[in-house]
Amino acid sequence: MKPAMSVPLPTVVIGAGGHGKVILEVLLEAGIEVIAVVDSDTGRHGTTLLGVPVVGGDQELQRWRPQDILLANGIGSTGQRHRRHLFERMKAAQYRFATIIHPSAVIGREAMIAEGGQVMAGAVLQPGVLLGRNAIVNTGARIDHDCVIGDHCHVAPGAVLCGGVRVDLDAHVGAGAVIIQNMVIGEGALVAAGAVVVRPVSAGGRVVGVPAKEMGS
Ligand code: JB3
Repeated sequence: MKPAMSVPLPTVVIGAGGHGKVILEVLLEAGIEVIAVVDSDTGRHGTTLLGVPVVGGDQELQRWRPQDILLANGIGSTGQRHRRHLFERMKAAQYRFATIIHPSAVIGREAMIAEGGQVMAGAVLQPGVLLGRNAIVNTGARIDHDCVIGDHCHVAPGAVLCGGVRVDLDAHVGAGAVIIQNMVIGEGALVAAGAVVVRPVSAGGRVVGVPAKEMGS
């Protein structure tokens, strides 16, 4: 049984770039009313994204009362810190974020997805997975039973996390990376694309390769 997407209020997507487009695709596929996109690049103002108007920058959000809309964080990896700051700035302004799940995603029983969590097409979250606030499980990633993914993390397309893996706050797991069971990926760590993690990664660690080793070591 899939945890419900958030209460379907009219939604505004923040960011009209690559991640914004994918987020919009999920919302439209799930039948959610998307009333606008906002982007800080003035060159995009007055254009459309998948048919939805890009109405201006973040200041355009003042058109709606925070309680009348939901926001969708369309800022991807262009700056993971920026994605987090935007989430926290908007929360402080009393906005709420949509929890977004593509209809094709597989979500196991007792999996929990916190506010602003995003699960893309073809992803799998097995039973007991906990996905943090504003965290991304990108296209086709596989998160096995009882994994815990912290707030503001990004698990990139096609990554595989075996059972009981913990990924701490702000960490990034690259595309196609593999993490064996019960490993811990420390806060703010980076696991490079294609790496195979067979030992815990410390907070702030940056690992690459098969088996994964600290970059530059
Ligand atoms: O690899 C995949 C599957 N996706 C990548 C994603 C995770 O990260 C994607 O290919 C890109 O590499 C990246 O997507 P993202 O973050 O959408 O990057 P980009 O395509 O550069 O678009 C960012 C958009 O956000 C630009 O149009 C910026 O003008 C806009 N932007 C940046 N800061 C902002 C802000 N828009 C608003 N409204 N507010 C901001 O603070």
